[in-house]
Formats: sequence, structure tokens, C-alpha cells
Amino acid sequence: MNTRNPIPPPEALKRMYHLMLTTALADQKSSAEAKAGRLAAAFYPVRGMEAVCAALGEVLTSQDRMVSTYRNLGDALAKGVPLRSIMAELYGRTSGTSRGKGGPMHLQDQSVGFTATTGVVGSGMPIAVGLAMAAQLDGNESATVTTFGDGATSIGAYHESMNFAALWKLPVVFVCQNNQWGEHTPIHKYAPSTELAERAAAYNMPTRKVDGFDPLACLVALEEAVERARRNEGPTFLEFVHYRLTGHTGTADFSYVPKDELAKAMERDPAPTFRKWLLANSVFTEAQVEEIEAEVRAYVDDAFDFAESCPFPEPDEVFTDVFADSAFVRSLTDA
Ligand SMILES: Cc1ncc(C[n+]2csc(CCOP(=O)(O)OP(=O)(O)O)c2C)c(N)n1
Ligand SMILES: [Mg+2]
Repeated sequence: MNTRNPIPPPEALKRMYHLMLTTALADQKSSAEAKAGRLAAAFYPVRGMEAVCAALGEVLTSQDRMVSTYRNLGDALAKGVPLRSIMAELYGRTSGTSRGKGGPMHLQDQSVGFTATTGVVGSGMPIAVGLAMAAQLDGNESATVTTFGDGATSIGAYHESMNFAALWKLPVVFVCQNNQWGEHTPIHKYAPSTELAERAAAYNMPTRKVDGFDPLACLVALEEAVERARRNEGPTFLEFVHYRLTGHTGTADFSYVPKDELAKAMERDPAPTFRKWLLANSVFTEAQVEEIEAEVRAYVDDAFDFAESCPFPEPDEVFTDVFADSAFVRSLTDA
């Protein structure tokens, strides 16, 4: 680790560890709650991706927009969505980001530019390209970031989006989270070329393959790409290579993942690895790290307690905020 020279100041490293650990703990607790049957939602864990999320959090502001996927917990936190609102949405409660009607697949928070998340693989990219085009036409100096998995690079919408963004030099950053699995299929079984950054270069935009387990390497790559977008110089494709350290969903069996491969990747589990690095490089003392950890644990526990204490939407609100014209839908069902 430490491919950024000079290394960021301690305040920045603290923010990054805070975000990384919040993501990790909320992620693991969500999976545990889903397994226990208390969280009745399809939850897609992000374990293995936390370093990229921490770097996104450090680089983006609420003026930038993000379009994410179903595997979105760290992205939402990176964009500044409060964990209370995220958890309330996962639990289907009225205080959630979509008032409890979206669930994990439809987290959004317009107030911080967390514009949309989708459950359809590859479908976020054309949305992000549209947002970037709007920003370019408006002349505003912001970036649009879209995150997606390795599997999404085999979808038609990915190719259309890359082509369009490169042609129009749109201020968008394509963030490919290469966890080396598309559901239950390893990348080499569904893609003839597993070098995704190389493939993307054919679209004539800057591309880069980055160690997705290394938060500082992620930071360097994202800073460069986001600044390029803010200067309206065009798109960038970043491939962050890491590994899915869990099953596809929080409750899914993943005994099909080769044990040696998983064990090797687990040695680089982002949050504990960053902790070791912070101590080994004397950025913080053990007591200071423990203080951050206590703060994060309290923040995460509070968000779960809050979510569980909030009400579900009332049955007569079933059409509210769901369709653009709910009065019209009611007239159909009442007839
Ligand atoms: C268009 C489409 N095809 C198939 C699916 C079913 N599906 C859900 S997740 C997933 C795997 C996608 O893999 P990847 O893009 O690498 O993302 P990851 O889940 O690994 O984060 C698939 C095939 C879907 N949701 N949408
Ligand atoms: Mg994948």
C-alpha cells in the first residue's frame, strides 16, 4: 500500500478509515440481520469493495452525482447519505431514503447527489451519461460517477454508454468494481478478455487498472479522473480489481468460490488491512484507532436501532410516491 506520495494528511486518513469501517460494519451487520430473518430485504454485500468506497467519499462532493447499483451501501455512504436513512430504507420504513418503498435496490438521495441506483445490470451507465451531458450543457464544473460490476461490461448498455461518452467528451467517470464474479460465474468463464481496462481503451478514453484493495491507489486514480471530469475534459474508465469476499447476496451460499483464492483475497480485507497500515506508519496510535472504532460502532448501532424503531408505510399510501400520477392509478383501481 501507499502508492500516493505525499500521503494524505491524518484528517483525510481518519475520514477514510471512518468511512471504510462504517461500510464494513454496517455491511456485515446487514448480512447477519438478513440471515437471522430480521432484515427482510435482498441485501447485496460490499465486503472487499470498501477501499474504493472510502476513496470515492474523499474525492466526491454533494455537487457531483452518482449512479450506483444494487451493491450500493458504500457508495451511498461515500456520497454522504446518512446511515440512518439507508438502514431505514433497507428495513422498509417511512424514514428511509425512498420512504420505505424502494428497498436496497432503489436507494437515492437527491440532496447529496446520490441520484439513482438500479437492480438491472448495466442500466446505470446510460443514466449517468445523460446526467453528464446535462451538466456539460449547463456548463457546471461537476463530475458524474457511475459504479458497476465487472459483469456489467458484457452488457450492451455499457458499450453504448462508453461510445457516447467518449464521442461527446462527457464529464463522467466509469468506476468498474471488478470483484471477479458475476453472480455465480467467475470472470474468466464469461469474458474472453478479463483485462477490462484494456478492453475499455478501445473507446479512446483514458483507462486505468487499479489495485482496488489499496485505498491510496484508489484515491490517486479517482482524484485524477474526477478532476478531469470537473474540467470538462472528458470521460475516464477505471477498473478497480479486488475480490468478492462474501456470497452474491447476504444470505447466499458461496461454497463454490475456490477456498485458496478466497483465503488469499481475505488477507487483504480492506478495513483490517488499512488499520494495520495506519498503525505501522505511525499515522495513529492504537488508542486513537480504538477511539475511531468506538465512534463507528456507536454510529452503526444507532442507525440499526433507529431503523427498527420507525414505522412501516400505511397500506393506504401504497400508490403515493410510486407513480408520477397516483390519482390516475387510483382512478383505475377504484373503477
Ligand atoms: C440485465 C440483467 N441481467 C441479469 C441480472 C441478474 N443479475 C443480478 S446481479 C448479476 C451479476 C452481475 O455481476 P457484476 O456486474 O460483476 O456485479 P456484482 O454483482 O459482482 O457486483 C446478475 C447477472 C440482472 N439483474 N440484470
Ligand atoms: Mg462482479
